[in-house]
Amino acid sequence: MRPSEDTNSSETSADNVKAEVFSSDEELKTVAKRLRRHIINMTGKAGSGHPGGSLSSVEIATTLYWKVLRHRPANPQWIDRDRFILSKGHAAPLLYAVLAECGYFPVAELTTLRQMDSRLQGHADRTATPGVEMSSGSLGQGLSFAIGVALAGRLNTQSYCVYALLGDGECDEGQVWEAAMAAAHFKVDNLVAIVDNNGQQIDGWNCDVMNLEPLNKKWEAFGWHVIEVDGHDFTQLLNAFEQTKLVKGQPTVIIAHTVKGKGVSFMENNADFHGKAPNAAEVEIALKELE
Ligand SMILES: Cc1ncc(C[n+]2csc(CCOP(=O)(O)OP(=O)(O)O)c2C)c(N)n1
Ligand SMILES: [Mg+2]
Repeated sequence: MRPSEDTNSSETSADNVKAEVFSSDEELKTVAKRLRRHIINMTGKAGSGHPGGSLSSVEIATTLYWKVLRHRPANPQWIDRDRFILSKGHAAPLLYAVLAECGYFPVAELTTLRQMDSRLQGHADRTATPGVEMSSGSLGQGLSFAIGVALAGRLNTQSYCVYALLGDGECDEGQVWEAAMAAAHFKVDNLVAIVDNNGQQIDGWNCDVMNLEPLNKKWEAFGWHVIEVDGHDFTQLLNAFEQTKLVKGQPTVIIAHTVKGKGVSFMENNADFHGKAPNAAEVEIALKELE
């Protein structure tokens, strides 16, 4: 975790400890594996949920929360925190796993996913769960929300950055492109969008449902700085996030090429597991693969 830059904070030393523990590529891979195991266990126990798109975004979220974001799990409302907006809200299991592993709430609570009275509902609720910045689940809205948060930061002369994670299927929504146009128009350069480009959505391959290609040229035409990476490669992701800091006067999008269901053989590139939980036997096989 990147330490807060507020040296007056009593949380800084604790943050620094985590920064050292999770600094290497190998250690990030260990975190990623733990997050994947949580996703399998949570959705398996709940008997519902969205494992595919949670698994594809694991390295993106790990890089952000363990290497990029300035945040304080002990103080989720810290005014100068960087903001992470999960626009593809069905990937809530991933967000919960990340927040729990960072210390926003106990890891043991993850097993309450989707239960009555749990703080961890199928789609995240910012009024219920510490660390959740936006209630999402209705696709297409997160980028618009993120622009508002980024503009508020600019108006208040705050230095935080806003990161919004979108699905590629989500980019079929018209509102995404209205937001894309607005972000470039208002030169929102404290905003980074990440598109989890796993090639699939709820009903299968994007190219069959509603073709998005050439996705990079579309973002470019809308006035964005575009970076493309392997979305499972920590070095490429980290370099991309560092590069975004140098871009001034326009927003940046990172198109992260990923595999839906990444890490579990029978879920990879299998749209069946977009919104279907693994059964008990499948949980066992998946956890074996993720040892
Ligand atoms: C406005 C809206 N329409 C439809 C849905 C139902 N839905 C949930 S996930 C999904 C597919 C999303 O695909 P993508 O953005 O590519 O997500 P990922 O592959 O990362 O899981 C759809 C259509 C929704 N949540 N919101
Ligand atoms: Mg997708």
